[in-house]
Amino acid sequence: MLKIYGRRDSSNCAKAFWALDELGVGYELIACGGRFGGTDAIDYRAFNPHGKVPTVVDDGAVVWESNAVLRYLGNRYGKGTIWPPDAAGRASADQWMDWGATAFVPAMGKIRTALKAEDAAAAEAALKALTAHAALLDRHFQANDYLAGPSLTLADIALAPAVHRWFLVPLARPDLPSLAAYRERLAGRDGYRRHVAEALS
Ligand SMILES: N[C@@H](CCC(=O)N[C@@H](CS)C(=O)NCC(=O)O)C(=O)O
Repeated sequence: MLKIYGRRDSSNCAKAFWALDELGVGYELIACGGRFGGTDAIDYRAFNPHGKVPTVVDDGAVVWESNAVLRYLGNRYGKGTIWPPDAAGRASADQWMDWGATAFVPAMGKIRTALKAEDAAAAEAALKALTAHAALLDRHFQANDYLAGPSLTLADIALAPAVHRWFLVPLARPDLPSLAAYRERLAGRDGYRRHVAEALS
């Protein structure tokens, strides 16, 4: 059975849990990271040199980096479902996954760090950058139901924790109705509710 090393309150693990549920793939969760520790253990570092979660071990394959995990799951279990079967469709999902990993998610990380440090000036600056990204998403959802077309793909799963957290930022934010409507669409799925909305703060 597929094994996943991680924890329920990790945004990067949440993506993998949701994808696994969406694909109907059963798994064994090995509690790891955060309060569970284990990521510094020599055995863990041997298969995940950067010592983060999640890591997936499946039939001889070892995969870390959450977006690589999503792509692995899509290629192995999901082509034609939440992972488009054609190169152009996959590229369309891929581009949002890369944009998320390099723009939207880091901007969310900056604001969370500033809020934790109670650094109001840094939080305001981070909010400005984050809002530009959120507004870009809002414009996209004025014309599209999902990131890579008319139905859910791994791209939506990859960005979902940051989308969820946008609505939790405790600062005055612009109204982005199309992004809010998209979040409602995601909330119609069990995996989003269980692994993202209910598990992540
Ligand atoms: N870019 C990596 C980031 C992984 C990462 O930072 N994971 C966090 C949890 S969200 C982690 O391992 N934190 C340390 C820990 O849980 O012990 C990915 O997407 O998988």
